[in-house]
Amino acid sequence: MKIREMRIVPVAMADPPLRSAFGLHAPYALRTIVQLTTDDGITGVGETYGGAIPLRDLTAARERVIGQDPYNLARIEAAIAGDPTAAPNRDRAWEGTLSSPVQSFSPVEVACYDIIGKATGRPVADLLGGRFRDAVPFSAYLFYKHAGIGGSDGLAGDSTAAKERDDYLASEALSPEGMVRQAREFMDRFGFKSIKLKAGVLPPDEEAATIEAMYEAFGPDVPLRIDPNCIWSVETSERIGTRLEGKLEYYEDPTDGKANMAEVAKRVAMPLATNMCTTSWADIPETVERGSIDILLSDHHLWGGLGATVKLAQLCRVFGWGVSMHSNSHLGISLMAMAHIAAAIPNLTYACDTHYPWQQEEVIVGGKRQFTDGNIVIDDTPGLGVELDEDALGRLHEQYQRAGLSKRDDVAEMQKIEPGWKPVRY
Ligand code: GKR
Ligand code: MG
Repeated sequence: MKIREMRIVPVAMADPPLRSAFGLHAPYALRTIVQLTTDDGITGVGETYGGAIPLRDLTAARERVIGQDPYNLARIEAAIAGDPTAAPNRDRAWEGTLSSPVQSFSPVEVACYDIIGKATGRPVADLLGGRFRDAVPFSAYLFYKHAGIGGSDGLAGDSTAAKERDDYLASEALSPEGMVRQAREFMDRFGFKSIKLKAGVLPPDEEAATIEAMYEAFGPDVPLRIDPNCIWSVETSERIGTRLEGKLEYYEDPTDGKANMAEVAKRVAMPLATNMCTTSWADIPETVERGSIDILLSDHHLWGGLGATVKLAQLCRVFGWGVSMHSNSHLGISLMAMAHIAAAIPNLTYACDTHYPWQQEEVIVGGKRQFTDGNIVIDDTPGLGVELDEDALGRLHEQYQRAGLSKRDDVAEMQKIEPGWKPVRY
């Protein structure tokens, strides 16, 4: 079997005005869809970061992918990423603004697994070690947000479409009460059993008060996490961590860098998790040496695919780290790739993150995937279990062309409503 075609489609999907330490989400989030077709007519899909750089790199990889056997993943990886026996480098794609060859390989690899699954009649999870679980738990991922729903009609939150809605997608949530309301809606609608709060937005004590309000509202049986995206100092991380001891299941990226994370780990009695301090294979030795983390938040888009994630989870086991999963804004193809790999990793110790409930649009047949009691269920459908909806894909591609965005820039977006805004370090 040979890959005959590689199609690369940049898309933009409506994204609500969510806040993080980086600033404000733009009205559209960008993604790139990859579709491979084999000489016997089987198609496979993958999805990754969006914008000009992933598009450029995937386009450059196309000629090296066409003609390859989709089963021969090591050769395809070598063709895209270079010498597979060389030392790993630290290159990374930070949400579409940088790129590295392993990240270009990731959506191609996912599409190859989709093809192999269809050719063998097995779901992708069965190709990655087998379904250790059929139902993959996801966590409610809460964001402080401005009113509005994203897209062309939701920019400043004062559009009619946004005003008419009174739900988690449209409402403002910038206080502990607003976040408890958002959390309740996430749990009622999707059945999530744990909650992650994206922090780094308000003064840290107000964010700690938000966690306390959720602890009060949902009790000790709903695990809570907080993630300020490294914007706090070691001292602030220690103070807030100490205040929240006993209320968090883990503390995600409170501060920046392996040395600072290691310092916080010594001072605060709860597990530290990361998707920012350890983001490549080259980061592992120093992370182990310093004792910077207890939990690694894997991400197949970042680490080089589904096979790489199996290896990473095994490495986490060796170092006694827990494993969970990081997320960005994404569509259903990524959701299903995340769910298949999470189904196959025995030591997935925590519910996975996902931005998916914040997305209103889809590119797959049947529209948005549904959570069952907070889980994505992997059934026996061969491959990833998704097919491209060509009309929807065309719409989101046109939206990409009209949106005029070439990368994620949350600072620029924030400055549109607060001129001169800069990330605030506490
Ligand atoms: O979308 O604003 C966001 C998030 O902060 C995202 O950029 C992070 O990558 O969700 C992510 C995280 O867990 O750090
Ligand atoms: Mg994080």
